[in-house]
Amino acid sequence: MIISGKELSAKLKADMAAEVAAFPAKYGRVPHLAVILVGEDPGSVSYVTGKAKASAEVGIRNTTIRKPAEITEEELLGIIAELNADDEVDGILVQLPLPKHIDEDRVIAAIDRAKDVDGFHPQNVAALWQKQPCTLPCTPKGIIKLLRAAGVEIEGRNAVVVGRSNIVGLPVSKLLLDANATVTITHSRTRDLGAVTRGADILVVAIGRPKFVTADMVREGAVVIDVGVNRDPDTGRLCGDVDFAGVSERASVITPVPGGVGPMTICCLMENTIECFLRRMAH
Ligand code: L34
Repeated sequence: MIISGKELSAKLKADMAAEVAAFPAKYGRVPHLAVILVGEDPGSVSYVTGKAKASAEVGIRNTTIRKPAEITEEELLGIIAELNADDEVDGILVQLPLPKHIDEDRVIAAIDRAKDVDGFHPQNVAALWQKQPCTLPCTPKGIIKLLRAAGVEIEGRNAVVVGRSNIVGLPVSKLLLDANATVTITHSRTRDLGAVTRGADILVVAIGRPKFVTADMVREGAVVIDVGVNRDPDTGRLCGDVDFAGVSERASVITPVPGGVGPMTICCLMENTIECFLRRMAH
């Protein structure tokens, strides 16, 4: 079975659009998401464009601020301070990665925690690991929604996560743990990775290398979630971290690239923006 993140996200976005349509009458306005894009990385440009398009579909106001790669850290922090102070901005997202001369951690920490729709702010990260209410990071949240929608049982299963990034690997591991999976986190230094991944009932791959996971690394009947968005060096087309042709022969459930996790990330961003808006309206 191929789980379509594109289809699931379309359904969830339609539900959100119906919810947001009632907001002007109730709250006097719609949620407002501000996205900051620094530089012109083609991937980032495409993802930020996708976020603006999804905002329009859901009825969320989107302001995308594009700045050249040469912007100084101080200038960027100045923009964030303005957005923090703007009462009509509910969500702030700084698209990553940032150019090397900018301290990403400092920028993320500068965002008002209540407007942190990515769930990357240190206080949100701490809250996640302490099981306190928090904004969940979009990609991990989307992955859990995909697993639930596909009817995959998580409790008691062996989940192996390949990759340990702050954006995906670590938080998705925590969410799987909270859903009572037995979680193993692997990475570039893991010895005999194949032996570990072959033990996975649920395999989540977020390593950022085209077709890194091959059929021999996957147990027959496993559930495979492919988080990678890469260019296939041979064909130039988009491909995941998983060799789809080979692995789909062994997996019971697999996500495609494109059309799998990516659209769910954007869908969860819309959900987080609505959550931040509603929390702000309640105050
Ligand atoms: N701050 N930075 C911040 N927040 C995020 O949540 C992200 N991420 C990751 C990179 N940097 C970030 C994204 O938005 C990855 N990511 C993301 C978002 C959307 C898609 C992929 C990655 C996506 O929509 N992928 C499409 C294909 C898009 C294309 O054609 O280029 C898909 O179907 O997979």
